[in-house]
Amino acid sequence: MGILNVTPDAFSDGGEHVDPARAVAAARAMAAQGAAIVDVGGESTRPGASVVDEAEELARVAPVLRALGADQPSGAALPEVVLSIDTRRASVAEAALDAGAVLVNDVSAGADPDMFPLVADRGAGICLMHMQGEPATMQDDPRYGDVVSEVAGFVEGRMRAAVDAGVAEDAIILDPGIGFGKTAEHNLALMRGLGTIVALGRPVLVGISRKGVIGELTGREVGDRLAGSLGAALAAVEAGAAVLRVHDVPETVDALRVFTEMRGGRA
Ligand code: HH2
Repeated sequence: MGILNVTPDAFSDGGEHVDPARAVAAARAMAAQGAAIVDVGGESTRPGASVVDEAEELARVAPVLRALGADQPSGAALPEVVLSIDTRRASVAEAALDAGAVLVNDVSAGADPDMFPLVADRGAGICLMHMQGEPATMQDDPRYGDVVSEVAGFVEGRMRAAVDAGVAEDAIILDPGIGFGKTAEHNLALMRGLGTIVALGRPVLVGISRKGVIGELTGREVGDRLAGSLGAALAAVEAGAAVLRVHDVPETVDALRVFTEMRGGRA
C-alpha cells in the first residue's frame, strides 16, 4: 500500500502532493512501481495534528480520487490498483467510494456511526486500526497493561461490531496502529506480538514506514529512515503481515521480492 498524503502537514511527506496533478502523478508512479493499493488521505493523523474540517478534507481528496478512479479499470494510465481512502468520516468515505475507491482505511475503526452501515451497503473493504486517544494528544503518556492483548482485543471487538452492522468479515483488514498512542516500547511489543493479531484470522496491515520507532532505533531523522523502514517491513512480513503501508514503494517492493525469493516463498 503506497501512501499518498494530500495534506500540507503529514509527518514525512506533508505538502508534497497538495497539488492534485502532482498527487495523481505520484499515485500512478506508485502503481507502476508495484503498489497493489494506493491510500489517499486528506487529514494528517500524526501526533499533535489538528482536525481538518469535512469540506477541506473532501476538497483535498475528491479531485485526486476522481482522476484516479477515471483511470480504472482500463489500466492504461494506472495499472490495476486498489484505491483506498484514509478517512475517519463516513461522508468523505462515501464520496471516495463514488469516485472509485473500494477500501476505507479508518484509523478510528468505525467511530463515525455511519461508517459501518456505509461500508456494508457499498460492499467496500475496511481497515480497522487501533488508536489510543486522539491524534492531538495521543502521545501524551500513553499507557497499557498488556499492549498486545489490549490492541488485539480492541480490533477484534471492532471487527465484531462491523460484522454486526452488516460488513462482510472477509472485507475486513486489521491494524495494530503503530505510533497511535504508543511509546517506542509499545510499538516494539506490538511488532513482536503481531502473531496475536494475525491469529484473529484477517489480513493484518502494518504502517511503520518512517515512524518514530524507526527513529528511536536508528537515531535517524524522518527523511533518513528508509533502511530502517525496510528492516521493519521485512520483520512485519515475517510476523505475518499481509499489507505494508509505505512511503517508499519501489524500495519496499525490491526488498520484499528478494526476501520472499530467498526464503523460498512467493512475492
Ligand atoms: N499511519 C498513518 C496514517 N494512516 N492508516 C493505517 N491503517 N495504519 C497506519 O499505521 C497509518 C494510517 C500515519 O502516517 P502518514 O500517513 O505517513 O502521516 P500523516 O498521518 O501525518 O498523514
